[in-house]
Amino acid sequence: MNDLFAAQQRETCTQLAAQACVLHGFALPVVGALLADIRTIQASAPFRHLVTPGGHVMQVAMTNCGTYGWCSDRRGYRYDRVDPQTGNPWLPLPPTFLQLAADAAREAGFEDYVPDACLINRYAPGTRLSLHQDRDEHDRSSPIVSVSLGLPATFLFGGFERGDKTVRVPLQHGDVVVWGGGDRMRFHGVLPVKPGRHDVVGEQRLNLTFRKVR
Ligand code: MD6
Ligand code: FE
Repeated sequence: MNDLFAAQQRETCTQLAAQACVLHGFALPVVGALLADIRTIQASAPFRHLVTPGGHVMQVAMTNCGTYGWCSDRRGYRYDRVDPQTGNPWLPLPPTFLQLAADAAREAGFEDYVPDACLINRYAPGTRLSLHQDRDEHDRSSPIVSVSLGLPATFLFGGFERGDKTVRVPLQHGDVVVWGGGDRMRFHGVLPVKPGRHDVVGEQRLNLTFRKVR
């Protein structure tokens, strides 16, 4: 991609549905701060492979920050104020995370977004996330803001039934997907991440998913 096209891409947004869009490159100005914060968070709450209620080990490794952290085990999916692995509260949402999430939400038409949870996903090459709905949040009126870092990925964006047709959405380092209103409950997933090395993030994809749980 030449520089002119890259510069143009940074300012564009792609509408996926009435209230879902990709803000291309929106996180690029704060990537350094985000990665530094992720290092701090993972030192306190290391990435781990959760077990689903069905007994499968998730391919994506996860950790959290914020008042609530998303957890899964044999008993089910839920949000917990403490890391079940240590019993310690999750670290608070860093100011850079809060600012980016609010700025992206506003850009997409959602004012005054104050998330209380951030799930951090780590994808090694070959890792996928199967189609799902984000349905464990008490507050479903607030949007979800999702930040992609590192290796590119193909996001699958579907309808309101698992079997509905999906579109493939290419996501690059620095892209932010905002997702709310009537489109909040759409099925979505991530195709297996292709092997590669990103200049800044290395051989992985990181994803920050902000939610307002309560
Ligand atoms: C990911 N994202 O992109 C996984 N959920 O790694 C999600 O599951 C997701 O990106 C809701 C809204 C946006 C997302
Ligand atoms: Fe999701």
